[in-house]
Amino acid sequence: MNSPTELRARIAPGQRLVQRLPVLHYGPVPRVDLSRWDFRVFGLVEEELRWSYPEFRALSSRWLTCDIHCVTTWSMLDTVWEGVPTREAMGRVRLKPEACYVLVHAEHGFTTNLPLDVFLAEDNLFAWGYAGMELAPEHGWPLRLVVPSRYFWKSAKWVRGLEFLDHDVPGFWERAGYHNEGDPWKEERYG
Ligand SMILES: Nc1nc2c(c(=O)[nH]1)N[C@H]1C(S)=C(S)[C@@H](COP(=O)(O)O)O[C@H]1N2
Ligand SMILES: [Mo]
Repeated sequence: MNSPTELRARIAPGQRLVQRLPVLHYGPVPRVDLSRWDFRVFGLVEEELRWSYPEFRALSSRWLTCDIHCVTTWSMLDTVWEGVPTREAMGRVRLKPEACYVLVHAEHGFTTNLPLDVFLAEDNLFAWGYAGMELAPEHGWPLRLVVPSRYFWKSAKWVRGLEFLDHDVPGFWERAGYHNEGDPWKEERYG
């Protein structure tokens, strides 16, 4: 899809294009010690899991090309990520039947919430690579979530765990006034 009309159709309403990925987040870029890093899966699971960084990197990975839309009105087309599909990671997790929401936990207490079906959509990745290189710290290294179907604030940088719940708990930006769902095609910007 490369004709001007086709490209324009990929820009969500109220958005404008940027050519480089901006850096946007609340608070400082965390300093991460990989030897102490872990990724925890807890809440409504049959058995809690804990992956070390090498264990997480050993999961099957893939490339993903996607368009991203930030609520502050920039969009970037054809961003290229490398990482573990959320579905692939979840292949190792036994959820309790009541689990229908996930609260994503990141460094410094950052959180964001997603319904389970949105979290498990095919295009979502836990990414460690961007544009063919190791992800830069300011973009979420050593691991970030990429959820292209939602405004980019749901793509938590510096992720450290997943908490499965039977009810929805708003995350950091959602509590700060952003929309709970955040679908850029419906312009769900603010709650
Ligand atoms: N941990 C954490 N992740 C975060 C945020 C944040 O404040 N903290 N901000 C979000 C927002 S609002 C955006 S637009 C994207 C920006 O990602 P980038 O800096 O890689 O472009 O990160 C998202 N992930
Ligand atoms: Mo954002």
